[in-house]
Amino acid sequence: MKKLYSFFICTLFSLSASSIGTVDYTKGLSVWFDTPNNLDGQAIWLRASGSGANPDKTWESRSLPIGNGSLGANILGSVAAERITLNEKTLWKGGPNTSKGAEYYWDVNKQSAGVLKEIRQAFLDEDKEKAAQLTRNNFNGLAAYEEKDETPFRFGSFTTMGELYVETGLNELRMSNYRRILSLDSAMVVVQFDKDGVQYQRKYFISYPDSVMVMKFTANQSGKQNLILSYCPNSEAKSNLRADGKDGLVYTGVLDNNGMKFAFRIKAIHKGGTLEAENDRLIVKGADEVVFLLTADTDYKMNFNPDFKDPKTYVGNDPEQTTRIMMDQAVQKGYDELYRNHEADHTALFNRVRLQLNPDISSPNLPTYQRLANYKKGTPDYQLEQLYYQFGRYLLIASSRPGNMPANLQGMWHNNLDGPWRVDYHNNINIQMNYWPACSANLSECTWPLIDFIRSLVKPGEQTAQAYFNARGWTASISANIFGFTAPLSSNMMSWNLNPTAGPWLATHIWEYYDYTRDKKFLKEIGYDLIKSSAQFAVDHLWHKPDGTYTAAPSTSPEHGPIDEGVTFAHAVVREILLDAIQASKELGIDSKERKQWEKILDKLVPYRIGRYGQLMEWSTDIDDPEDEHRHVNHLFGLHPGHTISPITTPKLAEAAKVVLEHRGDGATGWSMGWKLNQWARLQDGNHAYKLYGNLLKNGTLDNLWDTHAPFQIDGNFGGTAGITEMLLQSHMGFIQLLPALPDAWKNGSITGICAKGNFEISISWKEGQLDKATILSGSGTPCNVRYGDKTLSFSTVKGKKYEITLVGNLLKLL
Ligand code: FUC
Repeated sequence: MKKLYSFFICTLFSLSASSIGTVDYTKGLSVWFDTPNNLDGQAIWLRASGSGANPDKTWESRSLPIGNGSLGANILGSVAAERITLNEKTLWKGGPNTSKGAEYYWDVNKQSAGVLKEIRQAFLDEDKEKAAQLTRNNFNGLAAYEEKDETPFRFGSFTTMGELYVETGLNELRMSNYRRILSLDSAMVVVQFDKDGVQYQRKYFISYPDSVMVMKFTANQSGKQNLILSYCPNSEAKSNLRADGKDGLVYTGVLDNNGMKFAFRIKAIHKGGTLEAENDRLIVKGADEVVFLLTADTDYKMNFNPDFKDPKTYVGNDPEQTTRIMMDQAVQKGYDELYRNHEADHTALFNRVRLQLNPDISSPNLPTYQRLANYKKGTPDYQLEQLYYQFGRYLLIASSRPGNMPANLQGMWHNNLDGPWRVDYHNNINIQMNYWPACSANLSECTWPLIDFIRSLVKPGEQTAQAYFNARGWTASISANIFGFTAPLSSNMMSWNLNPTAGPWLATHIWEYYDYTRDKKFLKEIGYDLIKSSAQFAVDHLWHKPDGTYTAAPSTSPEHGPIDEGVTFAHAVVREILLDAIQASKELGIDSKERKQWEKILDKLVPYRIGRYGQLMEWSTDIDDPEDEHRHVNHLFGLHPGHTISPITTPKLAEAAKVVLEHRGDGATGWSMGWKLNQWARLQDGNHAYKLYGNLLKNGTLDNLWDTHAPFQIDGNFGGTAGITEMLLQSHMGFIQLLPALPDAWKNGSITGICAKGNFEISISWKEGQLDKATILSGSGTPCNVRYGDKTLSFSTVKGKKYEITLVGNLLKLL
């Protein structure tokens, strides 16, 4: 699937290609290693299920990821043979084109809405067991989540595109100065080493504007490139690898499970020496330099209006053709132009934000894994903290660009046939967390894949809403794929499976995108309908109790506790989407009648409740256990990512949320620490937020800085980045708060270019723990209300104008 969004590409660039060789990439923002990998982990095609360690440790913790939102690769950097794992984001098993066809695929919803009355009556009769049993029997879905349980496997899973190897004829004897570097500044991996008096260098990048992967092999002496490029295909595909002219290869594959076609092409452009395309290998002898270009695609077609009768409704263009078009264009441009386009595209996004933490204290220029090891032992490293922040931004740019599917559980990097949780789109925290940093860290364009994904869920999600709740609108459940899967999966763990507010939670991101960008055209033409239909579902799925209140019955708290007549999490999400819908309809001046209904329901929605330990209750009864350290903290949704609990506007609820966080503790899996970091930041406890950030780095981070659950799961990286922005700037309560959770450890520093709701771009500097200056650029001319501690300042703004604020005595003043 390829769509080019060239209007996002600007023509700025700072490094000319010819100067690349002299740059020390370890000096910039980079993740790097000083030892090569061996080839032990190559192509271990295993099926992993559930959580658990990745059998290929080298890939998981020592490879370096690059990507353009559609094509992804990991560079392993072995000396004897480069090993490159390849991914195309839409290479998925499952969907309506499996052998049993469309009818089988879409037959996943039970028609259970009729049972709701009986379940709710059981709650009224205080027969919770009956209510739970009826829910278990009727509210799980029909499709299995694991391939072993269903043939053909219709939910499907993300899968590898295979691995490339480039044998070099070199070994590690007498090899020195090895570096494997991911330069975040230029979105490029560089592998370099010296051997027998020769300096070897390889460079890798994947271009979004030109849809091509570029690999350049050079040395400082001529004639040193003796390379054999070969490929190990995905073993669950019928495949065909053949020469493509005299200088290339073309690979075509068809997945066994669903007939999805995929293809890649490689061309080698060499200076000096000879090149031969021999069946399934490219052989280079005695060249001075070789540039390999690779284009890849699948025949997947994104479809917002799938035809439920057509098994090919998600099937589009033949990748053999699309890869040819992309390749022809790339060949014409050549390395220098491709690099310039790539760098211009990347830096236009990446350079928007600059973070400096205690810039007066430097960190040693050690390989990243050594700095991480030192940090784990307690050595402060503020630049490592900065690097992790920017790494999250890098990963989002690399894995989520307009025209593609969103970042999945591993972003888009996966080394196997199947993976933990099918490497899918998990809707009970994970995909949402992937997008927390997007707007606030000035990458709002990267939200587009999420928006498109949500659009692709609407039509199927209407069926699910209807079947289970007889509701208008659309919803989704715990897990989704790229083929519009919205039903609950078949599982008896209802707290995992029964998650109808997953849809409204996703829809809150639509409002969020609008609130940051204030793009009214978007709201009017795309956003509003998604929000409104989600709010309609949220309303209809509630039970209007005889006492006049509205409650989500039956509901569960994610992966935790009993089937309940109204969990706090579900109500918090309903509250959020209704508030969003009310705001959105006001913004557009429409739907005043529907708005009144939303307001009425908000008024009667079961309120937050505080329990016997002073905790914000998770369920409808006070059964919370203070010893419980469960990783999910969804009942604090209103604190973060929502905005209905805040120390400023609802201090008692904020206090109750704090009790929950204290009970849950500061540990847990990667993403959970990432979430708690954001929640402590929202409680405006900078030191505690910082502790969680430290724990995330110490206990949830692999040597290549990928987040680990375990195994590798990218959400924690994004949660970490979002949390840092949240510590320095918040804008979710209708005002802009400067440095709301600055920890004592970050005495001096600055951040430039982060964003606040209302379409403001903000830079802040601080000295000795106090605000020094803030600069606010108004993107839409909306009124600006600023807060620093208990000091406030309000002023009107003009679109495009910059405002500077500082502390004068005890007051915030415009300069
Ligand atoms: C959620 C979490 C799990 C895991 C999975 C991918 O369901 O509860 O821990 O992260 O997503």
